[in-house]
Amino acid sequence: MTDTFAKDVLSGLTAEKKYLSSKYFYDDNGSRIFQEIMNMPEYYLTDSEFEILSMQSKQIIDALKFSEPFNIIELGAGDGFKTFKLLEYLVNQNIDFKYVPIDISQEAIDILTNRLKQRLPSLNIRPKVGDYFEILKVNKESNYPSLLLFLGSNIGNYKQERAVELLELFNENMKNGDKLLIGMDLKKNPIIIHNAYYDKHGITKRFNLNLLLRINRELDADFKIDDFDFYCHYNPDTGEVKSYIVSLRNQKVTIKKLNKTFDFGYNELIWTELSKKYDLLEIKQLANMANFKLNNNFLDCKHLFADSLWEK
Ligand code: AVI
Repeated sequence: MTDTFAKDVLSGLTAEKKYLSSKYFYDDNGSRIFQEIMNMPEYYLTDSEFEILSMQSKQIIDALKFSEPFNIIELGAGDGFKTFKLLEYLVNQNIDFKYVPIDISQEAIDILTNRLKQRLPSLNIRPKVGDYFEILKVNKESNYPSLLLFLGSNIGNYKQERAVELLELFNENMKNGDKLLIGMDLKKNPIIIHNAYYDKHGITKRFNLNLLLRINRELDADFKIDDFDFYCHYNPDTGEVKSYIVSLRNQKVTIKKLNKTFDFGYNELIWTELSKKYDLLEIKQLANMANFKLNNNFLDCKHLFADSLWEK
């Protein structure tokens, strides 16, 4: 990981417009800060999706039109509890299914598995640690239909072409008739989005600046965190939140592992993250671009967020 990390940092900081990928936000500390973000009242995404999965479990499961038994495979399950209500509904209805949470973090999977075993002892759970696609390949050989879950608006962190590529890869690893339930954040009053990302508590700022601390630690660099700030901006025309780290003065930073010193100008930006918001037409178009058919959109009562059900 460190090698690709080093390479990506090098290409990002030598580019004409500097950038660092948000996929590197999630070291142990970054993952903890992300939990804090999800607990902020302003970060409506978590509560909205939780509402959909708790209040519309029956509608979602009925819409699958699956025969039993079936598989539920959650991509990037984390240690979160998003799907608990959906799983609880299935267990209470005595529906025959297997739950396969997949995550890259062993620790996250252990926490999730222990919690679920305590709260839903009869749940048939087969956790897997590792790369989505290695594990998904096995799905093609299953005799049973599968529902893939890709929740939390994770797709919004990919640029359009990369998002389509990722979804096509999911598609290739699915059987005809398998379904994907994908969480997508909706376009809405820009002020709501602004408050969720440019939060007044400064948690999202810490989340971004933690990436510089990670570079200091893992690549032996000397970023002075107080000399950098955070800025983000939502563009309602494109539906894109773009987040940046801002250099507060002319400064040099040495990254020893790269044998290189980088110049940062006064007010120079480093682009860190894209968080794309969609309307219902764009959701349908994205589904079609990746060779899916859109079956249903499940929205929360305030229409802030959608869990969209796609069929291969
Ligand atoms: C993980 N991802 C969907 C989050 C998002 O909303 O784009 C990450 C995040 N960035 C700032 N706040 C939350």
